[in-house]
Amino acid sequence: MTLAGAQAFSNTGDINGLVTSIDGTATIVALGDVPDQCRVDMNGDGIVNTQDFLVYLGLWSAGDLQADFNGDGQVNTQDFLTFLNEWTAGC
Ligand SMILES: [Ca+2]
Ligand SMILES: [Ca+2]
Repeated sequence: MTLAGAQAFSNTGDINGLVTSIDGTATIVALGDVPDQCRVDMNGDGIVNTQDFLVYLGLWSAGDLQADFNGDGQVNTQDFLTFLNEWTAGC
């Protein structure tokens, strides 16, 4: 079986795609998990660096819920520390 292409990613990380068998039949399937996107890569460029820190700082200082890194619905010092720990560790 050959993965002909990934067509969608679900919120749970599954890939929906076409798998082609040797006889040419195709079936839409859900395949395993995709690793979570590195959430400290704030600008999504695949690198964790100062730019991501600045993006987070902007969101955090504005109270944007994207900065709610511990998921408690509030943006406060705990989120900043959580981000800092993850950012320091990289991805
Ligand atoms: Ca980045
Ligand atoms: Ca929070």
